[in-house]
Amino acid sequence: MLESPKQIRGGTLKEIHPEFLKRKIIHVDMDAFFAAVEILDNPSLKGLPLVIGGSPQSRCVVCTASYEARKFGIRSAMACSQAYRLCPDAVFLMPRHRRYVEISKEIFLIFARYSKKIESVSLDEGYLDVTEECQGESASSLAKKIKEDIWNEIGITASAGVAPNKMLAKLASEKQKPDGLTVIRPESISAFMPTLPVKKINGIGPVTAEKLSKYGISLCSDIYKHRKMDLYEKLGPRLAEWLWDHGQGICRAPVENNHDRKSVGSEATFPKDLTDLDSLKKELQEIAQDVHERLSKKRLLAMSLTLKIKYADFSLETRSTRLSTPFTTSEEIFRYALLLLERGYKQPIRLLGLSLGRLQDRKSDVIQVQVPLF
Ligand code: TTP
Ligand code: MG
Repeated sequence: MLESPKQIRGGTLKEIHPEFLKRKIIHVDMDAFFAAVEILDNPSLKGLPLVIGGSPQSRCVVCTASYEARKFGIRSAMACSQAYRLCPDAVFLMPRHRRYVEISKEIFLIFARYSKKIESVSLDEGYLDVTEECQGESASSLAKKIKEDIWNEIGITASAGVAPNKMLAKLASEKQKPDGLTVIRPESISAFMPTLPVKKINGIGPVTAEKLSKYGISLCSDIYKHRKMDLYEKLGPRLAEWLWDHGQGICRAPVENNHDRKSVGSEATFPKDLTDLDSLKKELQEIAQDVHERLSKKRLLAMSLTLKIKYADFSLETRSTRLSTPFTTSEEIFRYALLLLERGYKQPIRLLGLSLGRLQDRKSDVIQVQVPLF
């Protein structure tokens, strides 16, 4: 059932700080999760093209499809009616969310045996930082054990990726789906990244990918055909910096236990200090979009907002506001952020930042793992 880990080998990467390369991160993602749970509960569905979403006559969309159904081109978020046209013989089922939450809890309890630092991304997906745990054992052997435990104790398959950071671990877990285990070693990063399409990097959605393609950036190697300062101008400092790092496999984000997270933030230092409100508004809007995206990705809700202003003389100011209901859109975050900024500023601004606090999980979407203290 389980394959031996495939390794991606290559040259060396000198630009990454050695401390970051020492981390051992595992990303685990269940295969066709909702469909796998349905097959678990009704084994006669095994091997059939299976669509979880709703009736083909309804306006429902596909939550997921079994790998057999994917051969017909059926994908998540497609209308069930279209899925039916692609494969009229497929079995269509309504999602049973409560059941998926139950299985998800079991999965995260297995994760908790292997690390104290676990970040749940969604019901079927999480990161584990096993740097401390794998002193006497390789991270890939821990990943293999996690997959085996999930298979032996629950009866569904997962794909895992092992790498020195979250971005690469996620890329690795996607590499050999389903039931795969892929290791990206630090020394392979510089060989692996250049040919990777930028849209494969977690965080680059279709809109950003389209924007990048306008500048001839479709592979990671295309990023470095531009001077960094030119990218600052074309993409804005935040995206330019982020892309510059991620395009060469650098991702510093820690694995954050969901219950430890106090805030989600984003900030931008401008190439030159800004004074005019229009430019500041434009930057603030982008920061609001970014912070909202981060919040959504983590499936969190936020009820407070803090604006950070760093002035040309490096002095700092923070202003906060609280809401009685959670922020829903990036426009809403932007509107409140602008109100905070419009209270006035005393000199040219070098940095603006937004952070969202008073966080809550979106109901039943994310599992709170109570990691036992070892
Ligand atoms: P994914 O991990 O994205 O997909 P998957 O597990 O079905 O398939 P893969 O093998 O490619 O990982 O999402 C996990 C579950 O989340 C999925 O089974 C159903 C649900 N989901 C939706 O309801 N809507 C969506 O658009 C997506 C992408 C997922
Ligand atoms: Mg999955």
